[in-house]
Amino acid sequence: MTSFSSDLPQPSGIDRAHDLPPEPITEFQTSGHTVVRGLASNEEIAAFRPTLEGLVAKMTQRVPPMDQRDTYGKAFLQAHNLWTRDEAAKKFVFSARFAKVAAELMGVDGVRLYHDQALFKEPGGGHTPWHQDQTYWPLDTNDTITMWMPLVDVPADVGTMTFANASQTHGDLGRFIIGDESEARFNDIVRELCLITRTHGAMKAGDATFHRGWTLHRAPPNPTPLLRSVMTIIWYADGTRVSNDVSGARYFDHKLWLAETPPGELAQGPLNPLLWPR
Ligand SMILES: O=C(O)CCC(=O)C(=O)O
Repeated sequence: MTSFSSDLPQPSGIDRAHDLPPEPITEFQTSGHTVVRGLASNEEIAAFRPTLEGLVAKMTQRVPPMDQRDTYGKAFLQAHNLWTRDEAAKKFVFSARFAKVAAELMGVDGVRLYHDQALFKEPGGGHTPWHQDQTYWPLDTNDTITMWMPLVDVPADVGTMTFANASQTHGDLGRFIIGDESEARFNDIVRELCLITRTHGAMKAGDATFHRGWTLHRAPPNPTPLLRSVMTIIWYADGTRVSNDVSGARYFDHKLWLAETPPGELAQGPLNPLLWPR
């Protein structure tokens, strides 16, 4: 595994390394998800949160009122690639600390950015139905990973994600896009496969869960007045190629995040910088 060289100036701030103990690596490798507590400090979150929340407020101004949205729309306000709009957001998303943890959990030498995504569950927001992220991702690898980091403390009554343990080992479980059908079908699949479900419970701002692209997951509704502001960052192993399947749910991702790189070619478009090692 690549590490910071002591001959070079040591990274500081949000790039400073986090020492990952073996337990989360083992949990991630077997269960397809894990939690890393205190990955960002209170001071770091306090420094980045106003920028990130301000950007999301601007980028989601036109979202219709809750009662006019479908199940997916009620789950969260969503804003993508904040890093392209603001230097501070870029510093957060390009953090070598976060990318190195992602690489270490997957056991790969390098990771590229797929995209960032803010997922803010509003007060009264609905549940996030069961789904597999990789349904949307035209990437020819299983080495994909999402970091889900709250910018606020998330108590148990707001809730964090629930994962189906080891569901990633089954790969593609049915290509259902997020919605009522994915919730119903994956509920059945969780029962049929006797998958054990697990949540990491309440989280502090700066804690982070990590999950693989094929790990089944969901999140509960938010019955509280708290805005559950969460930043996610998605990476994939350096050297990954674009999948031959760029149809259906993957069509827009191929256009938006992979610069329509032809299937079979290396996924390293202008929006996919190498973030670890860099
Ligand atoms: O934030 C949520 O409610 C769901 C997040 C999610 O599905 C993801 O990060 O892949």
